[in-house]
Amino acid sequence: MRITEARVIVTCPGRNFVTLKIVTDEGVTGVGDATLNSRELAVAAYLTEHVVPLLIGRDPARIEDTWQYLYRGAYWRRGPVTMSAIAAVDTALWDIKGKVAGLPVYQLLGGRSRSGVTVYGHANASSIESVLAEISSYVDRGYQAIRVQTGIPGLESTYGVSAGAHYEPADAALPTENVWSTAHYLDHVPRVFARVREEFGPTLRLLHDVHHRLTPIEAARLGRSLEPYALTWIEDPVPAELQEGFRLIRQHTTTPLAVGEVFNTIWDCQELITSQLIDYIRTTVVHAGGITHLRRIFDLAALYHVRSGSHGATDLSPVCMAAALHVDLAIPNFGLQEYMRHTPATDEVFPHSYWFEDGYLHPGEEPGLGVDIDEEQAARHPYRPASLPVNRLQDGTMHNW
Ligand code: EZ4
Ligand code: CO
Repeated sequence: MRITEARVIVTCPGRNFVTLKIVTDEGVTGVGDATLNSRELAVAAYLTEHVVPLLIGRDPARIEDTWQYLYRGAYWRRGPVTMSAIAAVDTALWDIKGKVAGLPVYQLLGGRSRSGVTVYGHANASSIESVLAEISSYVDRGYQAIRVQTGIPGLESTYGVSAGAHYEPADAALPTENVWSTAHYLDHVPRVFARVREEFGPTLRLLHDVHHRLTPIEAARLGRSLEPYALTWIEDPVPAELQEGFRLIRQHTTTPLAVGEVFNTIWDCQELITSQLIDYIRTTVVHAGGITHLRRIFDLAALYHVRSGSHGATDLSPVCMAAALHVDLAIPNFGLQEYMRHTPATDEVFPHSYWFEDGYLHPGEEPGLGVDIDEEQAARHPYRPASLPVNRLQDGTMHNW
């Protein structure tokens, strides 16, 4: 079997997605997600100009060799653009291998290690009172784990909370500006979780995303102040370029730490995992080099008591979500899977076999990934420039969004 064609499809059913579709001479096709939020066309160009010509004529069965060829062969290693492009190829090849074998991809990864994939949803609201109602609606739908974000009194806008019903961070062609105050934030968050625990009791799994806003000592204080409310994790407490910073947080708090949605390779996580500085690694298929590389990261994590907690925001397409579910179902050290739910317009462009029931996602039993792109539908939604926001301190200093 040979690869005869690879199409890069950019579509915007409410938000932008980049998809690679690989076609073989025997008619079997595979799809991979290549979406890098707010930098979509960089990956599309990387694929079209520098990767697709290398794929034509290759044997699609050689997944590992193709991964190594694209990684080592680029010379310029790593980085989100390169690794998202490699991920798209890798994911599409796993899809093809599954279809050729007549098996869902999780079977090729060793079969199921659990009956379903526990997911967490996002309860976002402007105030504590309104977030309680949001949490209730998740509990009513069977969710066992919920990420809680609220507006911060004294701040006009906050990460995770939008004016409309559906949170969409890439909300304008050019970046909007948010304003941040660590003092207001650190004062408010423990009040939120005190109230949530009072209302929902001790066992509902609760999570919170700090979104890179703090320094290590500030994060240590947050973690300590949240200990009475037994969170499952705080996420991205500090930017992770300085991995040593996590050691300081760790010394001060037993609140579990999760990180990794912006990581691209096992090298980005190595120190955090092997020094046991984190509890959950949040890399996912599209931004961490595909199923092949993600599995390698999770296997390393398994040696150090670190569990998976893959990123699953709506800027990762249903193709990534399907692929993530196959990995989640198979690995021994699965923790949680983020699941924000796509809009009906997105679901229409990406027909898929995965489904939600009682707090779990199931990838389904279709051969391959069980997801595809409807190219006619996709063509009806042309690309629209969209940027992630930026963040400034109250005195105007640029901060982390
Ligand atoms: O801001 O995916 O945990 N989820 C997140 C996301 C990220 C977006 C950025 O593109 O932090 O909402
Ligand atoms: Co996050």
